Amino acid sequence: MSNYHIKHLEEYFQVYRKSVRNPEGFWEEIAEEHFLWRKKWDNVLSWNFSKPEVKWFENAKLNITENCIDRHLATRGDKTAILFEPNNPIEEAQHITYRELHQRVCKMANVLKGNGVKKGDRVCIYLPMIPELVVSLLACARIGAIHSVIFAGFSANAIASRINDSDCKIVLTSDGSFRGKKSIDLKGIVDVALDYCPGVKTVLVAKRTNAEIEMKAGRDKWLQPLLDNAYGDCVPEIMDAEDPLFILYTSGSTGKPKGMVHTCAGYMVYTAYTFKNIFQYKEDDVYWCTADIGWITGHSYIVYGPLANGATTVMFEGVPSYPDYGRFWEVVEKHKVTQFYTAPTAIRALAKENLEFVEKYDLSSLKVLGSVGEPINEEAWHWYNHNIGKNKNPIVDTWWQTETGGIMISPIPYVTPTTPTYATLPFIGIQPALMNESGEELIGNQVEGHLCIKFPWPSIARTIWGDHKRYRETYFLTYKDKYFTGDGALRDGVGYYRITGRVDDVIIVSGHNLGTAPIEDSINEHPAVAESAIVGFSHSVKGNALYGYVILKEVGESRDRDNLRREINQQITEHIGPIAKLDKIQFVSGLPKTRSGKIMRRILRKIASKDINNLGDISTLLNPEVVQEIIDNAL
Ligand code: 7RM
Repeated sequence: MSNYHIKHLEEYFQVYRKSVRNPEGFWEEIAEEHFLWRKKWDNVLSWNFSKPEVKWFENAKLNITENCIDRHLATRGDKTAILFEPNNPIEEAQHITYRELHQRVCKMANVLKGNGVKKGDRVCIYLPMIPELVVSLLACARIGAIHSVIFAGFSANAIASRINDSDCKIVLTSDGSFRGKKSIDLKGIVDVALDYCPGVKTVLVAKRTNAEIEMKAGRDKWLQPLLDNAYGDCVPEIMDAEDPLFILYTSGSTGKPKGMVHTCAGYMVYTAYTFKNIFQYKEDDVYWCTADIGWITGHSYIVYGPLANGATTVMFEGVPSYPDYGRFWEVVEKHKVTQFYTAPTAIRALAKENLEFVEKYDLSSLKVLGSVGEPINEEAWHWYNHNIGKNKNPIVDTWWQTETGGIMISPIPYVTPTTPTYATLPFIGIQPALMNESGEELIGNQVEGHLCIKFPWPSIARTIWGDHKRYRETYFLTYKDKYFTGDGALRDGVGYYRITGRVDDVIIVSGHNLGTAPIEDSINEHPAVAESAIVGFSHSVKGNALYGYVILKEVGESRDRDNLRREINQQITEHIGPIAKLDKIQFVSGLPKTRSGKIMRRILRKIASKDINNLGDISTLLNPEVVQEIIDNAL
């Protein structure tokens, strides 16, 4: 039996039990047999959740790029590592082999060194989804610099605050980016940001759009000539297991974004092991995760997890709607994609469009479908299963967070029987706990509470950059000696987990706790509804009442609005009960969403409460323009 590759349900249970009974022994074996170490650890794990402090593979020495690149050269040198699919399908895809990747990473590493970057320095990366992005992450890791990737859709404000928070001295960016029909002036945005970042001395600029941009003398340099002149080999920096690998910012419900810090060894071991199993990755597969590398999903499951396994990982520059809504499926057919990993928001958007966009393409190469980022509602799950998976590909609904580094609760495809909307079972080594309001753990099945994790796993974030106190307060103070996720979950009769959403999304109406997700699911089942979001607003009798924002499908546009409102409430009454009926229903053309597709309920809550003077920073939204429309038509 190989603990590295789980193939049957019994094996899962057996390995799971082993990983819980003896976590140190279990992870030691995985680490020992599947990775390259310059020096082994003295101690597998030391931890204390009340400090909090977690160390895995103490005093081990390694470089993650040796594991992700060098060790594959002998056997997979000519295999495609990165399969780059450009925004415009007319442009040819690029197959970057492991050997080429090695050379490009080494050159980039030497360019960084040549510009004064040393081990431990923070490097801000603000690049679109082009090969230079992956190459620059790995180049940082090669020389022990800490990368801080900022999603290339964030505003100048957001960039400046992140650069200053982690004190980056250098920025990697490009002349621009292509997104569907649009091209975006990334360099111009960086220029504005840097007016507020006196610490940044160097900006390296990749060419992508060939837009005319301003280069600030003494600060800005074109990347390509530097790469052309750089040496194609670079001795990897030997890193300590617990040296930081990267910082990635994630926004909380309050305050400024948190710079989550991930370290080298544990992160590598956990992302590699989860990738192998949760995507049932096999040697000749072509794996595609549609996330942007600006998010944790891209870090862990486009870059590090796949490359540590010597996989071919597709990197897509474009958007699902360009040149038309068939783009994803065209790419699946063209590259014979075997594993496809995306977000529910993308699935729902595509499900609204004509099925012809799907049916035109041959999707028979697909073996596993993944979902991540938010709870996947039943309707979207079935659409995905039926139309993309042809009812034969397992859907892995993977629950995890920026803070967890890797997937925590998920089916293992072809191993764990799936149930729509359930993330099913904890992954190997993960010990979840559901907690009640009095801080007690709920034992047994058929329970619902706040989701915590009781025991460290290798890829848990070690701190918030520069603010260990906030790290402790946010994650370790709510429940003693447990990591608190901020999510609610239920465990059903067979022990399957269903994530019910952020616990701050619970609304108490007349003393009843109502989760937003089930009400939204109910509304979304109405044939005229495309998507919806519920928030609470204060009510003199009920404490809170419900306000629904509803996007209609085309078919709903022509219908009588008051009739629709009645039908929606009728449906909620049938599904959940009259207590969950909405007091107000506003029809909108869009919902304010974060760049990763999460609804910004904070804004909707304020509009529902007529508190529109202080909406906070909306510049990081995907669609800030819908906010004004919603305000103008508020009820
Ligand atoms: C990977 C990622 C984390 C939050 C998390 C949840 C929600 C993510 C699922 C999910 C239900 C899922 N990192 N979430 N995956 N909820 N089912 N499969 O998204 O840091 O950006 O967000 O996302 O609320 O706490 S993240």
